[in-house]
Amino acid sequence: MLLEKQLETLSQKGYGKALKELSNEEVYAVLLHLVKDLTEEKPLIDGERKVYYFSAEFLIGKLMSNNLINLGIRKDVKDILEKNGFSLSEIEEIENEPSLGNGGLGRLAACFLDSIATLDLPGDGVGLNYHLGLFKQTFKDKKQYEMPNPWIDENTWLNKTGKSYLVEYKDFALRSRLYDIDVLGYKGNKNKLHLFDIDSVDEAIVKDGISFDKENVLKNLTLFLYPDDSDEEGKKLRLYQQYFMVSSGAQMILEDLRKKKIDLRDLAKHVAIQINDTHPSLIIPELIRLMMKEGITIKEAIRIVSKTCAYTNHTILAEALEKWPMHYLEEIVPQLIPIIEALDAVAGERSRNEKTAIIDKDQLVHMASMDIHFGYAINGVAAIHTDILKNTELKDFYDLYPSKFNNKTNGITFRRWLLSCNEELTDFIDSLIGEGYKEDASKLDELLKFINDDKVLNELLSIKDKKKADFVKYIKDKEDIDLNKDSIFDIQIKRLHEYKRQQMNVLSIIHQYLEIKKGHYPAHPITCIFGAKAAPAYILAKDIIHTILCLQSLINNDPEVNKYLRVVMVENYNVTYAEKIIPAADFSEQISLASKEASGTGNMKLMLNGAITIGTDDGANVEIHQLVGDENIYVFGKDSDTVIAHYENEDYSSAKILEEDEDIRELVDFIVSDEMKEISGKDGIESLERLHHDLWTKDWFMALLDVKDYIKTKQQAIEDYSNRRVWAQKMLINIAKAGYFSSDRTIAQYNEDIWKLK
Ligand code: Z57
Repeated sequence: MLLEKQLETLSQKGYGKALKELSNEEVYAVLLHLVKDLTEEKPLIDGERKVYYFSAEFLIGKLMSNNLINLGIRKDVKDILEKNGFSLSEIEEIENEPSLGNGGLGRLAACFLDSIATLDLPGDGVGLNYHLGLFKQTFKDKKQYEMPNPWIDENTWLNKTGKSYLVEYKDFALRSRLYDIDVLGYKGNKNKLHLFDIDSVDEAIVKDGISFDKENVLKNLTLFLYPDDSDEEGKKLRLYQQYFMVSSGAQMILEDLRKKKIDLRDLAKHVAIQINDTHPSLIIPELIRLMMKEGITIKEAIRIVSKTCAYTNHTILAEALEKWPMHYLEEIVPQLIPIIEALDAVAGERSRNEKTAIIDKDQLVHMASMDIHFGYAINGVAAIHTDILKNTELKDFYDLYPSKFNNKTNGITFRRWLLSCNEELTDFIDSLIGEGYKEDASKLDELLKFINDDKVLNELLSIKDKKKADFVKYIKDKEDIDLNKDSIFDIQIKRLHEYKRQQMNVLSIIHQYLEIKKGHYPAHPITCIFGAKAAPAYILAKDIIHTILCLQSLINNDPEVNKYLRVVMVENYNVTYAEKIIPAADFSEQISLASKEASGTGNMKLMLNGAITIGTDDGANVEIHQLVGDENIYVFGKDSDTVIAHYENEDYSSAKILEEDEDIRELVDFIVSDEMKEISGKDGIESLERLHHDLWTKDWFMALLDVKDYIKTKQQAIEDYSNRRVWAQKMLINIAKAGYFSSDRTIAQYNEDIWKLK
């Protein structure tokens, strides 16, 4: 009743009309005001000690649905809107999705903020307010093109703060402006996400897709997330961004201490800083610099900062471990150089091992090395990943600081990845075990008692069918693609990267296609769905996209084949798309080369929604495997030790495999077959040939090592799918065991072992 009155009042105030007279867009604006007003009343979470989660990315997704859930009013609002002739889900569509992240790392940061607030811990995010996000992906002639993805309009969650800091570079200074987004805990109070920006950003300098003058820092600093860094200028811009973020953030933190009359020397008692990958690592020398300006000696400042900062590693891929050339730092932030040199000297005193140096012999500054020497904790993001860090990748550091190393297996917020995106499944679970699991996800395992309950199993299957039908409609409306709702939905959604091996999935699709052409039909029709953006400068990733889009056209237009097999790559895969696809998934493709995927988090979201994993023993798949047991996951491929040995011995040869195995050769060579070349069109052929050539001569991520086992395993999964009762049992077990992957658990562990907030 009260809510209804509030909505009517806001509607009158904003538009001078009754709620039911409004357009969908107007209703959205009214809801935004309602949520902001209700959030305003919530107190900030407070405490002696607070964590700041520094991250270059926060892939927050649309916020309306989640905020309504966390305020506990989503159902009521939905009913009121329905009474007035509106559909809440249609209205939620109106919100722009901010693309402030690439993938897993940015989405993890967003899930963590939700859980930090839900656990009532004082903790804020610190990042940048990119006006045009990453990029919006479009397909033309079966190729990816990039466009700006503007997301800020008059109906924004961003709040102006009036806070502002001076950030100094070698040749000029910039004034940062702080914008905040409120982060609500589930049925709780609030924290903040702080996003820094500058006034002088100029969107008009962007032309031809996402090109812009990379040297005009005043106009471009916060235009895009990680602009193409394949050339020098792009890299430097990234350094400008990183320093802008950490210097503004550090000043904000110190200002807050000063306001509370806390001595800067007590920083570590009141503040924990989590460094998300190496992108915010310059926070370490910057904090030291700022403390020295306040009269603290460098020795003392190093000691204090070393007790404040902790570092999370998210990858073992060498190219993602940042190393800044000294001369870039000289050109952009020379004030940090004496400090970094001092840190390097201290590191040198602690160990003479060259591999743990901060400044290497090529004058490259290793960000991760600085983090490990001068952070008090370092963690990996899944058990196997942390083990690889300790035993291989960061072994020399582990020998030096064994007690700093710890594992924090990633997690996901169930508010978004179950309650918000799959209301049907949520309501069904509520009816079976009550709502206790919403605050203690481990209680999901109470579902196991229904393992032989046919009514429950059938209902699970029919909810899946419903979500598949919803998705079929969504993609028809959005992209005019026709899917068969009765086929298996086989899903691979994640950034496009060779180590994730979308190309191996491509080979299995080619196999399937050739089999059908021979009259060997699969046990059940199957639809292979991809969602993936490729980095603009990552040529081979774009070649893989092109190959998928060619296969899509070849297969979907062949009436002999499309009864059994279809392929779809959705355009501009993002959080919103994930929320539609995941509830509809039957198979979850987690097929990275063992040892390469630090954790993965899509694997957890898909499991929670009743999809069965087809995966390698990599990242968090290992833990999924342990939790659900051999019968409820399809594991294949060489293990991480074998893979690591191949790299060490340099004895992997795809050409050898191809020469010896004509089955595999047939699949790889099909990429450059006449059918494919015809579909590809004249200026696509090059792309097919490049991928083909790469698989023959390099195959750096060993797709051919596992492809046969993969095809066989997937075949088994397709056969098993036909036994609907047994399949529903697998679904139930996966859902029941997903509780471990709640980010509430992850954050409780960060707090227990690293942050120690209360
Ligand atoms: C990114 O999304 C991840 C790691 C990185 O170093 C960068 Br840069 C971006 C991902 C990992 O690839 C995933 O395996 C992991 O689940 C995710 O970070 C969150 O930890």
